[in-house]
Amino acid sequence: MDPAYTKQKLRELRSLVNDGDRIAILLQDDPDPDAMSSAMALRTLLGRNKLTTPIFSFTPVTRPENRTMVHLLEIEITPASTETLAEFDRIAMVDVEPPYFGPRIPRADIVIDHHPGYPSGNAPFEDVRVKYGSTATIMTEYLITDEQHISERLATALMYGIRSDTVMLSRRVTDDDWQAFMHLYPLANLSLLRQIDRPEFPLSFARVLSRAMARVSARDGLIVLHLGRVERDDLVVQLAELCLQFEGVDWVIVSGKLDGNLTIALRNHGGGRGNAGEIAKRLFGEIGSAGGHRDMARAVIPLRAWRRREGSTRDSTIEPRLRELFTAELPAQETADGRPSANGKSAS
Ligand SMILES: [Mn+2]
Repeated sequence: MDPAYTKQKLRELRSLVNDGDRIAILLQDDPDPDAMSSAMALRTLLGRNKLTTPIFSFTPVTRPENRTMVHLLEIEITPASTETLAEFDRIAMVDVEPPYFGPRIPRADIVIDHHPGYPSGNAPFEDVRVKYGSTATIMTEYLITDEQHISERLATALMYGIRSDTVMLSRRVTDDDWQAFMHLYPLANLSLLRQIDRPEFPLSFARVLSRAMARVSARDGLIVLHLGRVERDDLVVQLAELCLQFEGVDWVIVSGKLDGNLTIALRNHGGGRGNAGEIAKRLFGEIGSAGGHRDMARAVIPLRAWRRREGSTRDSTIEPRLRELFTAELPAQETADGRPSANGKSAS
């Protein structure tokens, strides 16, 4: 934390905004928790409400856990258009920078972000701290420095923002992120956070789950499950995470069909054999979007593209084909990797 610098930036920020100004806060497409919580914080910092300072995005929030956050914290996001934005006195953006939008924005006045790689000089006010794990950390620092009251709702949002950008404070996390997190912790509503973390399952998922669980078998530490049609794509992810908890399992592939796509979630314990993001790209990058981290990755493949390459999209063919593909990609499981039953060939 750098209170002197933050104080100076705060003065700069306030001198740019007049009392009567209407300010638009613009977020990246498909806004994430870091962006949404940072927008709420900027509004508080400027002493504004949702009427004088609405939050905009060009596309809606789609990820299920982010939608849960929007719903539980009652965050309103208005669809943006170039014309609508032009009507505002000031355009602010958090967790994103002007070049991201290109000609979609008429101009930019306030930019607060932590993403590296953008040139500076895009707006009269810029505060870009690339060392920080989240923009929510920068915003929390502003609020603390300004001795602002942080409401339970805002604290909950910011804590979730920091946590999700740093993957539970494990990736790209700095002392600043920790300090902000610790400051917010006693102020936040932890039971609300738990609800965001564990979205409700539709009851119909129980049947999908029971069919899938009956088929679970771990061969060489790998579980592969195809669920058929699913109602939401986070169900695929949640089941992949659950399967990773089985003894002796170090790799999980779960897939499901949704909206004309095959969604595939890849999970492993990290540090072991194979890099999930790279494998996803290698196997599916040519027929869909694929990528992620070493321990978690995903691929979304249009069913048409899958059929063209693999011949069939019948549910009964997808699971064995995925097993084939991943078995060929993964080096054999090592027995001395510290997991208790690494040599257990099958748990079925
Ligand atoms: Mn961010």
